[in-house]
Amino acid sequence: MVSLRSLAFAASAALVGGLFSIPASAQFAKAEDAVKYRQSAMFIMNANMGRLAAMTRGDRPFDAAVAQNSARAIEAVSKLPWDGFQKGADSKRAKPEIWASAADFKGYQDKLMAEAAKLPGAAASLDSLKQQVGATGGVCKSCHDKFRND
Ligand code: ASC
Repeated sequence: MVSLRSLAFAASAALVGGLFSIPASAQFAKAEDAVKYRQSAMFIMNANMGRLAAMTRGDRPFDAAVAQNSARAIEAVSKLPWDGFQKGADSKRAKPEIWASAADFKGYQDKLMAEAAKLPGAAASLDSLKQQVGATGGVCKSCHDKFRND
């Protein structure tokens, strides 16, 4: 028989669990998986920024369609690394300020996503691409200067 007491316990446990639960997307069971996840997203962005930068530097011919593919990849992937910066998922390159100054770090995430979202449109011409690769790369750099060990 189910007692009133155990029902009350189950109800309060569910309530407390609900209050403290974190969205599943923000959790990795293993810290090393969180690190791998964010580093993988950064790696994809770096590879695609490299392709765009090669065009803006003139090391590779400008091709709007190729540029747009990389621009779209960066826009999409710019939304991903942040879930990987969960508490306790330390790495050599991640400074403790990431967690100590969480609001500041979040500001850089928002800036990056905003600039990355302008890349696909900017990929239409070499001039606008140059400008937007500069603006996006500037956000990468300022955040790395503050929150990443070299
Ligand atoms: C990259 C990359 C960065 C930025 C930065 C731009 O591709 O890995 O950190 O661009 O170098 O200044």
